[in-house]
Amino acid sequence: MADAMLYTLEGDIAVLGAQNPPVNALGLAVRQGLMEGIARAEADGAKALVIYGTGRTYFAGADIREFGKPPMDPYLPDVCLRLEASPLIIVSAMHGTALGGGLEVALSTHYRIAVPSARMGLPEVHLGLIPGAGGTVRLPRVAGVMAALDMVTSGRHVPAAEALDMGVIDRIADGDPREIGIAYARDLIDSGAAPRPVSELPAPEGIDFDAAYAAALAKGRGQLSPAYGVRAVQGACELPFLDALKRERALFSELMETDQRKGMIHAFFSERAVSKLPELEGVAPRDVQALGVIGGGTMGAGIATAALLSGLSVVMLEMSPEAAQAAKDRIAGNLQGALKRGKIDQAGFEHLTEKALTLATEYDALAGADLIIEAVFEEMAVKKEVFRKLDAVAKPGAVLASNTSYLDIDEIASVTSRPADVLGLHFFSPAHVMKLLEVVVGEATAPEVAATGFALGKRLKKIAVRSGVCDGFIGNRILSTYRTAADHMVLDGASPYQIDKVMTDFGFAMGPFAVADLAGLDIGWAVRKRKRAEGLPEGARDSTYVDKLCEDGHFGQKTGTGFYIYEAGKRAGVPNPQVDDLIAAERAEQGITPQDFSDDDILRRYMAAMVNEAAKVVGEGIARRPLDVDMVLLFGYGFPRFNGGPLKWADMVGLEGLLSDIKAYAETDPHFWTPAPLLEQLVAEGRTFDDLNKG
Ligand code: 3H9
Repeated sequence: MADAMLYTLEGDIAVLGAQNPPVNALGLAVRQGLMEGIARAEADGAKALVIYGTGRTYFAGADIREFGKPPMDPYLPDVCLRLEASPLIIVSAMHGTALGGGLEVALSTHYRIAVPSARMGLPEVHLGLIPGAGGTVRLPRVAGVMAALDMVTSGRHVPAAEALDMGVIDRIADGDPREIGIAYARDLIDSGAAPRPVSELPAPEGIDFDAAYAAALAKGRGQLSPAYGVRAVQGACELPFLDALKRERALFSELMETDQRKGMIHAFFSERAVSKLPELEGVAPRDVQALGVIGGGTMGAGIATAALLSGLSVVMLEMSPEAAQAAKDRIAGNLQGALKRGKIDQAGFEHLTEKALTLATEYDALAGADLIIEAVFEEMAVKKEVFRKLDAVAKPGAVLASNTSYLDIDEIASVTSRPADVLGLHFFSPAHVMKLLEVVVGEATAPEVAATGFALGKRLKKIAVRSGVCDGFIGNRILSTYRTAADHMVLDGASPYQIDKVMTDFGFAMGPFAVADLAGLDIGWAVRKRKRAEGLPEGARDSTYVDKLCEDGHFGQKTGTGFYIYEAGKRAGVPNPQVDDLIAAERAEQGITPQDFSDDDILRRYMAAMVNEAAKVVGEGIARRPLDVDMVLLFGYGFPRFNGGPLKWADMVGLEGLLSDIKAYAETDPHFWTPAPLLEQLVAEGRTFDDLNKG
């Protein structure tokens, strides 16, 4: 018997406990253990077999690390058929998360019981796959087509009570999974129950699957797996059971070969690897219970909201009692949202706004804070003044953080007597919603202070990514480069609307010009003014047509007009005709003859700019690993998850082609298109970005 499944016999009930930590994934040893366990229980003359998981969960799915390698016998679909066909009464006793292959195993057993806190689902869709061991065929038979479609296409985790209503499980009982499983098996034996294979249930009535397929494809913005899930459920309705299994398997195998599957599995593991930094291994973070936030605008209020929701107390410092009250109103508004969604109840709302949050107008109020984040006006002189004051009042050991999105943390730290305690914590707006947090580690930042940044990120349920110090850190620096590439294309003949369409077709939620409207055109305007004042580098291109919109008070969504015109109450805008005129005038002024850009030209240039800058960011050590860049773009900039992140995407399309594009573009604009040394090196060595993620 493989060690991954523990076999015991309790009278006439055989028991198989999975012991494959951390999540009892159904790797080879577990599958072998299941096969051997069934045979042994049958040979031992048991009447029933109970399957459960030791540790924190029932099976959380197939072992994802085996994907992409040759499958090894026994295959999970065969294990499921073997379970289903056994003459024993087989019971699954579930706790934790029964996911993917885990739920498929459960659906192949004859009866299912779960503890109240258990959750179950078919999340393969998030890995660019569909269930491949009968989930799309068995689930519609027990729960109906609509419920199955919902679970297969959304991948959501369904709580035990809902699963009971849907018919996915038969019983809920509190207690140890092994014990409740045995008790249920005993009841079944005593009541004369028989094995109950799902395959013997009638296939459900179908629906309009073509419409469901189209809807899934549109909702997924080109992601294939939800739409394939629809086809698999269709097979369950229209084909005999075994043929439907074959159809599911064919669709599963097709998806297994796609870049989308590779991209999404890269995202799955990178999301977990990103906050594990070798240099912070074993470094204990400082304890943080009380947070200070300076500045209660949208950003500061968002940070305070996230902190309050994670159980921290917050002192909010503002310049005047009126401004402090306005900050509190913003926080209360954010918390109202949490109240509406059922994340907190009314008592929790009262507690957070009245007890956990304190308003202040004097720096002394921050003396007790363990970590203080400033979110004040984005100007070096202002930040320095804040840090000087903080240095005077913060207790020894307090972590001092700046939420700056591009300013030099080292320079900010230099005005304090304790630069080792200073770091950047770059949140993304709205900070209580957006998942990304850049932890900006300065020259002098102490390791435990960096570790404290990561611990705070985890507590706030953020994806925390380490960044070194540079203008814009990882994300905004790369954004500024691909935005510039888009601006150049507009000057040279492309339309902003065509560019937006190409990028949404690629899978971004919004194109760069719609994003600029959302963020506020005044932000880019301020940056351009700053850069012009500092002096543009020799050979850099510039354009002023957007400045003209700003001069007329058009800042995008917030003023109703920008690249698009927004009708009140509608989120999406229609193209603003004035923009085309302004662009035409600028081209004429700069003596540019517009050229045609195909959609493919646009995509290649846009992505080449993104990848090239990302490679510089990694090559310079601003990002430690390519996966760090991938996670920043995924969680902060709407990069489509099914493309894995810009550097995973680059690996998949081929680095050589990208480099040769960049070199070709450099012939007409050598200033902008300087190939990243790291990209050149990888191409020369025949390696990929992903190679740098390992080790
Ligand atoms: C499938 O089943 C296909 C079948 O239909 C057909 C087959 C033929 N495999 O997330 P955590 C690791 S597809 C391997 O931090 P949590 C994870 O990388 C699968 N490893 O914990 C991490 O490792 P490390 C369908 C896995 O408590 C550690 O376990 N199932 C797997 O926050 C802890 O994970 C899914 O998609 C796996 N399946 O969340 C479920 N799962 O410590 C995917 C986890 O080295 N898993 N690991 O970083 C999850 O959603 C969450 O891990 C779970 C626990 C909710 C279970």
